[in-house]
Amino acid sequence: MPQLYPSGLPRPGRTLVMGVVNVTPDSFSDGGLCHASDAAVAHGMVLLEQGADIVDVGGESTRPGAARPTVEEELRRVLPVVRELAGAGATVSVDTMRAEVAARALEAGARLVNDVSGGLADPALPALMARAQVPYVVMHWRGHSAGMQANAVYDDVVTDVADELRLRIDAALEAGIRPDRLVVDPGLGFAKTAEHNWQLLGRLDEIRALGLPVLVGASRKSFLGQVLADPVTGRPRPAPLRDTATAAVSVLAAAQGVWCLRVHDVTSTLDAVLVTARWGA
Ligand code: PMM
Repeated sequence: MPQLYPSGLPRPGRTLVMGVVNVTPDSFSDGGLCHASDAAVAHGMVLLEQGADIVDVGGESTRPGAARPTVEEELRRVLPVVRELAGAGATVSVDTMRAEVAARALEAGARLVNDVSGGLADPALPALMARAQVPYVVMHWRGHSAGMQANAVYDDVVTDVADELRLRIDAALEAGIRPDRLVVDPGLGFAKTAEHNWQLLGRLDEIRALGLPVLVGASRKSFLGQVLADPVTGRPRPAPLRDTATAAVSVLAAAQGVWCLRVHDVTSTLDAVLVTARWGA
């Protein structure tokens, strides 16, 4: 299957690398918002120096069980960081489920919208995307973080996720979004057990068969921590020590023709992607 690209973004001829910039109190725990904002911008600049093609700025933690910030709080977190990084020339994505946050982030220079709810959380968001006509990531989602793991029930996770994504794609097209603006994402860890995540990764071709560019976010997620659990204690490997495993997933996903990988450590995944591209050339 030929590689697919959404219009209006870089096309380096290999899988893209999206660096994660989380602007949430739990990611920068030692100070107030100003500090969090400065730290997030500085972190984004490091990811860009490491070669990130896109930086994804998000102000809402989607960890299972997390509470939602207010719109005002999300705007306060995200906007200064989007503005600074876009001003520095970066291709900035905003990770939000809210139309208002997406609209203000686009005004501040963001060039794509990463909606982990796939248009379900805020019906105004697909309508906004139809007006803005910028790339739009539609992720598989079954509800907000607070109760999401209770929804991790599937007949066949891969066919169910593909079917539910198809419904979101149809809704996006019906809202007036052009097909060449859409990206799909199986939503690893969102209402998924570790076993579900592995099945989705092993059958990515069925997600690619939706005919749209695919984004995958496996970086440092707990299903990797489980595979790398301490053989003696059985304790999962802590998140910061999951980057080599993340890079291994990146190789396999890039070899499957995934359009973009959303990761915390850009260096290791960019190396993985460059080797995979050369291997397949
Ligand atoms: N995962 C997280 C946040 N945003 N966006 C997309 N498109 N895909 C993902 O898998 C995804 C996402 C949660 O991960 P984090 O808390 O480590 O950022």
